[in-house]
Amino acid sequence: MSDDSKDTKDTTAARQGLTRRGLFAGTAGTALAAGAIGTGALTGLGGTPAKAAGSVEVKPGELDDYYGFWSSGQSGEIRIMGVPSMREFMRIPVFNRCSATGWGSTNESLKILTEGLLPETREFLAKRGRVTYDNGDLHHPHMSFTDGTYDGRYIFANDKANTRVARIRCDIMKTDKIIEIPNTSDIHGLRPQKYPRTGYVFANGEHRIPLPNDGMILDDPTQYHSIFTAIDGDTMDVAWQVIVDGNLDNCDADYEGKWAFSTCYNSEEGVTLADMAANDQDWVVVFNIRAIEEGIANGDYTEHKGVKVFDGRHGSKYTAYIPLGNSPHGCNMAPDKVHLCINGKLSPTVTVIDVTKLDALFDGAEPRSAVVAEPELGLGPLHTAFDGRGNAYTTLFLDSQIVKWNIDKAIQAFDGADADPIIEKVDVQYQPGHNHTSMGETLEADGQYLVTLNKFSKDRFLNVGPLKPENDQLIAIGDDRMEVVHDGPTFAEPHDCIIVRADIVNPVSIYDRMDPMWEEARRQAEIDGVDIDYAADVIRDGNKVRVWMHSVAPQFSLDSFEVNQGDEVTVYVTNMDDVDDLTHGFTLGNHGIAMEVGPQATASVTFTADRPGVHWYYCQWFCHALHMEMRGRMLVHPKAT
Ligand code: RUQ
Ligand code: CUA
Repeated sequence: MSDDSKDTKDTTAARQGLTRRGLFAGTAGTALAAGAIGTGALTGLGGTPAKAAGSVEVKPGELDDYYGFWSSGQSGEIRIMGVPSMREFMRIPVFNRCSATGWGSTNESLKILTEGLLPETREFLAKRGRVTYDNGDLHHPHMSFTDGTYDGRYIFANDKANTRVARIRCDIMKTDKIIEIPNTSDIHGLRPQKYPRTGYVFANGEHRIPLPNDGMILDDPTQYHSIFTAIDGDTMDVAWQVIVDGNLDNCDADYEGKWAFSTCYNSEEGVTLADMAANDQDWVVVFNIRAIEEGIANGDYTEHKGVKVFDGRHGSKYTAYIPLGNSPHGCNMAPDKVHLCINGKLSPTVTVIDVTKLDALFDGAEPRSAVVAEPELGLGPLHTAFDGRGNAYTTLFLDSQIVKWNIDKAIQAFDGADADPIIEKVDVQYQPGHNHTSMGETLEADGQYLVTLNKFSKDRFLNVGPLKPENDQLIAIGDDRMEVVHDGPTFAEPHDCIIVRADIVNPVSIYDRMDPMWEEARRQAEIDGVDIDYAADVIRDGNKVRVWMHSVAPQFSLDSFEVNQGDEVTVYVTNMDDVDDLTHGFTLGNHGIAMEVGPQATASVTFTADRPGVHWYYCQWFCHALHMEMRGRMLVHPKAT
């Protein structure tokens, strides 16, 4: 760490003297020297002309080059951003509730939020009068892959708070599956298989629990386990699980479909902080996918809650353990298909593993023989991103910096050569966790932009009280120098993001009337003998009442309906407008009910009519000059006494 403070100073000085990029490629020291030449350098002495910050500006009316998919941590949703503008376009409710769209109150969303829960969770929630969890902690959104690059089908994401994994359909940008993962606790790291396709979605159960977790074991942590889960991304069923030693943290997969990797901390297997950080070494676990698939064929597993569970603890033929510094965190596979970067967190190093050397580990080679570099980069390395040109960008949480370094040079230095892998450090504001480069976790890494997700904004924005936003910064990396070009405040708390070339993502603007999302409404309409597209019907079925309406701006097909106090009422609304951007809504006053109804979509909500009187319903998505008039009345007749 001896050089670290010097690097910091050099970079700061360089940035004061030379506020623009493109002076000289090279180290911060070179830039400092160039600074002494004076501002003449800015116009291109010995380098490309300064790139004005404005060139990354997206002017009003212009479209971004990339979609960004941002997680939101404890907010439980996903946000769609534009890069480089850093404009927030849309929010996709996932594990949270959404007042605007009705996610969590419509029947269609409740089906998704409830159908994947374990039986004991349903039971537990039912006792509290609930059907699903109301919160989530969404850390890691990642797109599905085909042949090593994004394919625009799905985004997968974890819920650390309630041990779930969700899938988002990229054609309509809505969540379509949520499953709870059995036998484990608190899904943290999540990555899709990159090759040949997704395929598996790998998910790390972070916290160790007894298996089975039946309340019989508290004081014997040797009987606690952390479990690695492979989910089938097509069916969203759990494919298999592996018990490991230590606490699983982050994970990634290779570009050949052979391996998955997870960082592990707490090799001590402690349950208190002091216990957990006692050893000097933790490890990365390598999962041998082919061996595990053979193990399934050979029946070499035990079943827990219907899942095939492998014992992958030390000595297993399904895993290899590569020891490295205490408490590694980020796990990032480079687009060169060879190098896996493990971020040290408590160690100032990134450990580089050559995945072509992994087969040998399963033939008895010494585990550290796969390590080909371990550059010392600065304090608190958490995550690494890549530019496709052989360089890596690592967040330094404690130093509040991004360090750019060269993988080959790090390997040469590890071999004893006199090589300095560090190219440049840039200050960020402040305490970066994840970072991500444009297409950086794919074979099409293009090295244009780096986003750093900083945990603290402190003084960067107007003070909004004790709870401050985080600060996501955009760094242009396209022309060999790093320049911070944008600050973006965000609400709790984007942990991670991906940056996807715009041509890969092709959502529709109008729903297909046959979309599976409202399959059950279609089935019910058939039973009720209702034309779901042009309905204006009230169907009574005992004390159940189904109200079928459609909407064409600015009208609902029913301007009133009548029910009796105590009826269980389901309102179905179909939006028959097929115009871009023409979303209707249905809000029922004083009932806590609101839902979005997209163009050509059907949405429904069920409630008990228990408040006698007139209640207005209205459209809450602006749709027409007469949007305010788009409304009707529900009359609830009082129960005869
Ligand atoms: S983790 S700050 Cu939840 Cu992705 Cu590393
Ligand atoms: Cu329909 Cu507003």
